[in-house]
Amino acid sequence: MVKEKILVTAALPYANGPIHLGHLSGAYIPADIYVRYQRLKGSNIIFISGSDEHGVPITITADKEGVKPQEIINRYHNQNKEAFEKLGVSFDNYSRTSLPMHHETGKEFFLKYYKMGILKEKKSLQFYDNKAKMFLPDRYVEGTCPNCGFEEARSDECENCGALYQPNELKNPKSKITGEEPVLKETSHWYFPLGKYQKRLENYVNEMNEKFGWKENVLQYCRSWFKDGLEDRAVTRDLDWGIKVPIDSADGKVLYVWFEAVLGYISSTKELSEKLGNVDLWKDYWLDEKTKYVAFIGKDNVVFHCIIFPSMLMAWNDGSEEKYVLPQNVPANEFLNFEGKKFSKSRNWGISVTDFLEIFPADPLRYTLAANLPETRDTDFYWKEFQLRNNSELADILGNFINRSITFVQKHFEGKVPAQGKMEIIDSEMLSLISEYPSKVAKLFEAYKIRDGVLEIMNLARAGNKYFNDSEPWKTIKSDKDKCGTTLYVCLQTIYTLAELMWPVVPFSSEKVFHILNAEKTEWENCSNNNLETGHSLNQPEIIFPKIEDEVIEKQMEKLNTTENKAENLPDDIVTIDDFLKIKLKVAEVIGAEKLEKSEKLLKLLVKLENEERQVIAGIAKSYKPEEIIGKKVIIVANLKPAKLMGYESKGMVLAVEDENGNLNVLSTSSIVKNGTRVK
Ligand code: B3M
Ligand code: ZN
Repeated sequence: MVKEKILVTAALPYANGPIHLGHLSGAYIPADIYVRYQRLKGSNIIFISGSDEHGVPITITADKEGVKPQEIINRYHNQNKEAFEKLGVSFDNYSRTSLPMHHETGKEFFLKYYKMGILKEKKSLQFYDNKAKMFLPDRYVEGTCPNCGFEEARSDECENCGALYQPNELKNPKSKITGEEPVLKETSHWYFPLGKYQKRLENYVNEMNEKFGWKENVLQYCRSWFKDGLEDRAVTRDLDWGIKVPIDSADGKVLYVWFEAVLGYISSTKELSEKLGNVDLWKDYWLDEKTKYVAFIGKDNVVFHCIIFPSMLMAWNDGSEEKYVLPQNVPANEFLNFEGKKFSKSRNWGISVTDFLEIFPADPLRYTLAANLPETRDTDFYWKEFQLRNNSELADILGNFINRSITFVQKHFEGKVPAQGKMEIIDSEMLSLISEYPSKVAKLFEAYKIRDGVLEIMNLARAGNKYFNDSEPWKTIKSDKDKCGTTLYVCLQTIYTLAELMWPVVPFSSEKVFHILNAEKTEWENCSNNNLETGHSLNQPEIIFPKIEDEVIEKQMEKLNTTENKAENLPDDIVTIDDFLKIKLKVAEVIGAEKLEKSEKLLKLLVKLENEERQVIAGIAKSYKPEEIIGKKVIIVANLKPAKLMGYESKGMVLAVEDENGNLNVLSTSSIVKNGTRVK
């Protein structure tokens, strides 16, 4: 059988902070499981990643700390590389985009497009922070939307009303870096004509989906980009940290970080080739149409991997004899949250991989994340679930089955694999069940349903335990030793199969099991073929999955509370000013009110904010007649999620207090306050 040639890349994490569990669930755990499975299958596969070491956030972190960007990237590159190693993420190469090799590759691509004449130079006005002495990327400018008055609008678009505008139309612009008012300065940049590739990109995505089945979430992201229409994209920036734009007239400009970061996959493969002493090896993967290229990423990176990177490779391929392969699949995951909330470095919510592995071994973490991957929707990491998965699944099911079987064989069969003996139905059923597993799990892994594959493996361990119980070897050892031997023979074959199937998921533990079995891994498809021969000697058992005590978990949970809330011994229900400001309280003038027929309590109000009118259903009918409330300037929660009350849409909530007679008094303000004013 011809072995597949596979190139797997996993997103290059920014070397601007430690990676956390969310990153692992998004890309690295599924990628590593997939790659390890392919290695067992005997595929010709390489697994590529590295640190993304350019971009504005890194320069800002450096400024804050008063150090050079190089110091920041060295710190986090080393830390993250080590975390991946400890976790057993088996990259063939983990490179970094600050290497000369990568700078050359970035420049080579830019120059290629430049010489092909496809880059357009365009002038534009951009915000410049005089204090920070830098042009400000869009997300570092905040101001008031010219359309709706939203006060946290970006320089070119408003996330409140969706309006798009020119930077000079934004009111009260502020630099998020220094808080100063930025000025508009003219600058020029080179643009990649993304729009020209739209049709081809759509065909590409459709074709790949038809042939290889793309994930629904990924297709939806792509389609919404296509629907909005692709536009030219600037591929240069005014910044002094990054890859210098390799043309004379571009002094002080670097390549846009995303433009070059995706090329990091190529340069990392080149670096691997050099390390292996075969400098052309990378071409074997990247420039061979028979290569199956799979890019593992999190959902926020879809556009870059399904649209921008493919268009860049198409453009290169148009102008060259060398043709790059495009991703055949991009199995992007949704997000993992932490105990019900988004991971947040600034709020100290979550845990870095480095910190996690100081306390716990890698495998329970790998398993917990794998069993709960956000493949179709966001999921959560909970400390309690982590403990439960370790104690009740890894230890009580998988570990227990292995341990009781091996201990039994050590005690009653001199530590040697017993004879197969006469097979009864229960025995042959178990063997035939095992034999279904390699292909069953493979099918799921090949379809990037990693979570389902992992859960299936645990099902086999469950079946093993049940078989052990139903066969009652502790009885048959006294009544029919041959029969008992058959049971243990089957148990040991099951353990061998389990050890192999779980190697991609919990590799460290799998290696321990192979050691106990005194055996080596085999090819995936052979792993259920009674690989342990009668008479083969086993090693002594050891506890593979120690249980995690309540105290240890509680300590972690307490830490979470301390770091987030209790830093200064504050009560649990304390909120920060940021939390408070999330709730937008605004002044709204009631311009219409009527009673709802079917309800004694509800009034249907029409209220006016700055430029909009909206309907709010308020539970104040027992205290106010419609005519009593009209004309009042009440306070509403303006950004409350819209809801339906008795079939009527309500967009906001009117604030009121109850007096001692049970009457409601709406909070209101003087008539000279303008509608829509924010209450702060
Ligand atoms: N560094 C963003 C991220 O870590 C970015 C990925 C680059 S992949 C080429 O999510
Ligand atoms: Zn707006």
